[in-house]
Amino acid sequence: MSSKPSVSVQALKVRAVRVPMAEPHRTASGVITESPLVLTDVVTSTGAVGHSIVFSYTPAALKPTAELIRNLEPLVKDEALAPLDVEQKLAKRFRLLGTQGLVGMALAAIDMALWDALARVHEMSLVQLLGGSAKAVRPYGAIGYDGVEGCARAAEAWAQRGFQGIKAKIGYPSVQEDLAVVRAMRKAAGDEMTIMVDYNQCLTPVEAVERLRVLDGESLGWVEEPTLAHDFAGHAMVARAAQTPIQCGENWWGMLDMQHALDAAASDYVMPDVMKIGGVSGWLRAAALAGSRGIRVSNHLWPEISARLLCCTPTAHWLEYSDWWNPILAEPLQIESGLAVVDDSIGSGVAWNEVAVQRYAA
Ligand code: SMN
Ligand code: MG
Repeated sequence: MSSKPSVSVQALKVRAVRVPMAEPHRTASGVITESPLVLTDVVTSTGAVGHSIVFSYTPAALKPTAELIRNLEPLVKDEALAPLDVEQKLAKRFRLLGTQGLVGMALAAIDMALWDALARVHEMSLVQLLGGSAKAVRPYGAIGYDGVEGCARAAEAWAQRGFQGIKAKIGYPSVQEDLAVVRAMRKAAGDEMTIMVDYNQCLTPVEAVERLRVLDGESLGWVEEPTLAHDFAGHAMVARAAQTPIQCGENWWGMLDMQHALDAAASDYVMPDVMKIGGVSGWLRAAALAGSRGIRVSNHLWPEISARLLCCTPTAHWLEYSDWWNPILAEPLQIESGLAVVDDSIGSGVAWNEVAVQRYAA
């Protein structure tokens, strides 16, 4: 039995932009100077349009990702505006190729835009649509691989803005330099500040165990990706040896990566990336899995939609704040008194500043 869906998907509109960053963001595994983004609009039969962002990290992947999303239009056209059903249909369709990498990004672009459209059709916020309520979410500020002085300056600036947490990129040639950066940030930001650090996968598991022996005394909130993101056994070894909690998740593609990581005890906390984990649909499963194990959940980038998802995540922890994509957003996430303000505005928080989108068109 089939009947025509009351609200259906009519078209995908896909644009690529390159948004320059005010300052480069340095990590132990490379520098980011701009955000190559694919902006997807899902046009529905009601006229409501849903929006999403995916981040290709490198401009080399920008146009191929945009093209891939465009190529999926025939698979979603005339489908009911039912994100979970569309997700299942597309997952099945890509079983032989796999749903990681650019395919995973394209599927997430569609999933997030469908959820945004669904919220807009019902004139609800994504939080209300998911059955949650808007709350203030505690954000932390990002600090790059900027050396003792640069990191101390940035730490002080975040503290002055009222942020209660900061996270710096480390992985300097020696652990003594890592330690000096942590101590300089502590001195600049004060004892109340929660300080996290991120190695961006640059150590071997044994090096990580050695470095954490030194850093364990610094009351860090977490140590992120000390070793290769998919070396779950290596992370588990580090997590067993360290007192500081280990944080991973930004490189997990889909639920199964997360489940395998947690089954291996690779991470004490989790921070899914809403794109790599599979959009809103993937996040909801990730949040359920983490919730069932009592594991705290933060996010990776995508502050607007992630803040809303954290409102619906039982074990929500910190919001990774970032303003990199603010220029192309009509209403970037606001911070007031050190808290991210999630309100009942309609949708997932993603809508375009058209003038800026034109300006940064790739
Ligand atoms: C990160 C990685 C890549 C781009 C931006 C930020 C980082 C994080 O590892 O944790 O935010
Ligand atoms: Mg990270």
